[in-house]
Amino acid sequence: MSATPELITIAAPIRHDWQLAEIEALFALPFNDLLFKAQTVHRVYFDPNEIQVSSLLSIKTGSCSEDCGYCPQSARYDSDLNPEALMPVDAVLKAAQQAKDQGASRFCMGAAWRSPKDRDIQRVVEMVQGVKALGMETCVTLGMLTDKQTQVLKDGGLDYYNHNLDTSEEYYSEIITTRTYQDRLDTLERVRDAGINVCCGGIVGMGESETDRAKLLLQLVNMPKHPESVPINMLVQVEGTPLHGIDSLDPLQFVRTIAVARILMPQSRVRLSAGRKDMSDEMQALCFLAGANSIFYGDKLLTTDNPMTNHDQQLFDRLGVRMGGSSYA
Ligand code: SAM
Ligand code: DTB
Ligand code: SF4
Repeated sequence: MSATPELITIAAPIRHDWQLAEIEALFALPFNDLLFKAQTVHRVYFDPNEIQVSSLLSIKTGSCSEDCGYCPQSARYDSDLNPEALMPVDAVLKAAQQAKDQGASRFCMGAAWRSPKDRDIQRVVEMVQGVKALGMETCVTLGMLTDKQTQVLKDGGLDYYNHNLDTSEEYYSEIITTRTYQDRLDTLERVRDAGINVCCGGIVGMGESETDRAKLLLQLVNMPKHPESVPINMLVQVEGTPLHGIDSLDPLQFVRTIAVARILMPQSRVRLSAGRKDMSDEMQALCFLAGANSIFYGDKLLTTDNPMTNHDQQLFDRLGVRMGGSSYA
């Protein structure tokens, strides 16, 4: 978009010194004022009618040692999932080609690990290189990384690493006990320092308060550099997991979270992530108005269902939205 430097500074400042009270004040705005502000910021850096689409593949499924209370892939919960070992490279590339044929510009590969083993990283690098050769951007999410593993991924050409903070530091221990918030921040710092683009966001609808949502966004925005990609997931409630059956969040509170993320991180891709299957088309349209400009696209997320691609195509047609914008701002 062709905004003058003055307009950019006034309408969409890039700040890393936000205070919690300022973010809570954004959450407290009348809904229409909040959405207007978010859409105004959105238009400074982005074409409002263009949405980036990423497809997901679970390259290693289930049997995970961690106890994340939302996750069907934890070995601790009885979630009726078939565990699968790390996939062969050719099967991954076949899925990536299909995702590309359907219009995805980025291919995100997720593994149910606390952290990868060095020998796993070699195979993941082969996947990354193969997917890049198809002309797609690459993203992986493998859990905690060592310095060496991070560098191997960078040298292998990885574009993005996804590692979510999930919630506020205060609420975190209600959800996960097998690794700390600081462990997550350490991995994120390694990824940033290695020069890999950061994809980091969280999950809402886990019983957290609005202050927890504000604190999650505070953590993200006050990082030395904003994550290039910010996935906002609505909890997908899976039977057998501890969070199954929790009261669902008011959908308008979810839209508010998207809008505040957009205002805080004007240049980032804010992704309307898990949970779309349970959202109406109208709610998704509100999320796009609030500044979401990326989605996970394809009939499956990692292990749960996502809207069918033809449904998403119809929604994009109805909204006059185009798929595109593979690169960061
Ligand atoms: N095992 C690695 C890790 O946890 O870092 C990578 C895969 S993990 C499944 C990736 C992310 O998916 C989690 O951090 C969480 O934010 C999201 N996620 C998992 N289960 C979810 C659910 N039921 N609803 C919404 N998001 C979920
Ligand atoms: C992210 O923030 N959401 C994606 C991706 N990053 C890896 C995962 C969503 C998983 C939803 C539950 C499942 O399908 O297993
Ligand atoms: Fe394992 Fe990741 Fe699921 Fe946690 S979110 S249980 S680390 S797969």
